[in-house]
Amino acid sequence: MNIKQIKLHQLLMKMKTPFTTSFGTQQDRHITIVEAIDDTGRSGFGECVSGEDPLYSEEFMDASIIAMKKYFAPLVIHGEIDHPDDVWEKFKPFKRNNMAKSAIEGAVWDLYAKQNDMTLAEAIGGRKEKVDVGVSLGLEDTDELLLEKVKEKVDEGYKRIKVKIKPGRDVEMIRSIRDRFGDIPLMVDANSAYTLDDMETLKALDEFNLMMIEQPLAAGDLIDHAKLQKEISTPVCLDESIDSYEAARGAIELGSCRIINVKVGRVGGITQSKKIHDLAAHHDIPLWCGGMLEAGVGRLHNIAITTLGNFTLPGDTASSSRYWYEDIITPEVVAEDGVVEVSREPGIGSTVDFGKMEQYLQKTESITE
Ligand code: OSB
Ligand code: MG
Repeated sequence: MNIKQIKLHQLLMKMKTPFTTSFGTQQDRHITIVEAIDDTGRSGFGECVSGEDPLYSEEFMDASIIAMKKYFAPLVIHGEIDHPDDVWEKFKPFKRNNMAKSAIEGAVWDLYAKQNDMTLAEAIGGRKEKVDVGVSLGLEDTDELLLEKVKEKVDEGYKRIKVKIKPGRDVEMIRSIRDRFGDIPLMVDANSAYTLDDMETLKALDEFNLMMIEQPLAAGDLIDHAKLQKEISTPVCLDESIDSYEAARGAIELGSCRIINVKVGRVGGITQSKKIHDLAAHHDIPLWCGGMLEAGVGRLHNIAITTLGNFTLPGDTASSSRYWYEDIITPEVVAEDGVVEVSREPGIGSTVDFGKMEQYLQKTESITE
């Protein structure tokens, strides 16, 4: 593929409003946009989704930048790559650091699609022309404030509403949403805030006919998730636990979940996401694509992966305007009535707009031969 240069554009983007989960609050989002450039000057783009601090997983942005500069960018520049599926094998000697790997691999995928005049979705093997999307709502200080947010998103037509929960902000809060909005498609995400000691609370949530409960227990607790799934009727969906193909296999075999949230960055890229997709399809485990508060580049990658057949549930890829006053891509991602149209333009389908990016850019580092 003749990749001659990798640029790491390091941005600081401020979200419209703070986003609170059981593990913390975030408003300033450091984002790294990876640009892979070939010998004709064509560029492909990926986005590193690592958090500011190692709270969601062990990865964090400062470390990911080092990993990309020191290991993964040089491997892509110096190694023979005929197809983006080769990248994972090249990276394999270096353990974990999936979000750093995925950011570089993602830029290679976009470049490959553009070199072959295909959309990224086509390059991946996806067929959908539109994808359904939902929205993720953070914890609010009061139920009343959350109800206002839910109303706004229901009115905007999102296909499902996900709300964050944590101990003390769960059963009664969900009851207030059901009382106000009736039988809307609703799910909860605990980001590992519970243990099996909270069984009573987790069972009490069954009453609300939720689409699923996402990641109730710790990431490593596949066995406890399996115990929990036997005790509750609400489907368990795993997010943090599924950090590799092997973890997906374990979860499916143990019965730890009935649904999987795929995040491309968390599993190490598009090639690994496809592998998990095929495994889950084989076992009738439906998928959806999660989000990591991405800017537009990451969002477009998420949309592309969602075009695969077994992504049957609405993902977290809401409109660019959900988090940003101005995104870094043209055109921006727009969900209308909970549906995003997949661009027909080559690669990720929108232009990375350096004019817009300027306002967020802190520095660009370049890795060459
Ligand atoms: O658990 O899905 C999660 C955001 C950051 C880290 C973890 C999660 C989330 C979200 C928001 O829920 C998803 C999005 O809108 O990007
Ligand atoms: Mg989650």
